[in-house]
Amino acid sequence: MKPSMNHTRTIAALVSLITGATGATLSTTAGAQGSGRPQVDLQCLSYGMGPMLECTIDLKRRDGTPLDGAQVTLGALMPSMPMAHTVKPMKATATGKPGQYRATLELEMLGVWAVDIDISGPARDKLARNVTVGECKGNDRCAAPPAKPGAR
Ligand SMILES: [Cu+2]
Repeated sequence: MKPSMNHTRTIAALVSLITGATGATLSTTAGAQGSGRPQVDLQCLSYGMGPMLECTIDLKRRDGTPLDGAQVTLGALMPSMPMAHTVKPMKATATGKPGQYRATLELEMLGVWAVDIDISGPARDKLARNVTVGECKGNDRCAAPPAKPGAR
């Protein structure tokens, strides 16, 4: 009886930890509207073993013009298992299209991943977006769409 109650309490603490982290992410995004931080559009594709996750980021200033010359670093973790993975952060490189940057992360499993986006240079921001990385057969490249709220 007692051990199982302790277990329940541990899970509740974990859930509130995860919920708290999500809340922080949301407030960062909301703050981005009002404080001159760049607008961030993230599109990711998964492929191959790993799986690999190729993410393309478009940055715009508040007036809608593309933001060039930023340093963008991407990382990834699994919100459902925050300590379980050590994905190497990658510097994104400019693609040549104005305001566009790209980096490829080597993930360790399928599922919902939080992509951490760290922007510095002419604009600064730190945010995370959750994407669902599904199975992608053969040489296909598959969209990793924004994760549905509560998806794991
Ligand atoms: Cu995992």
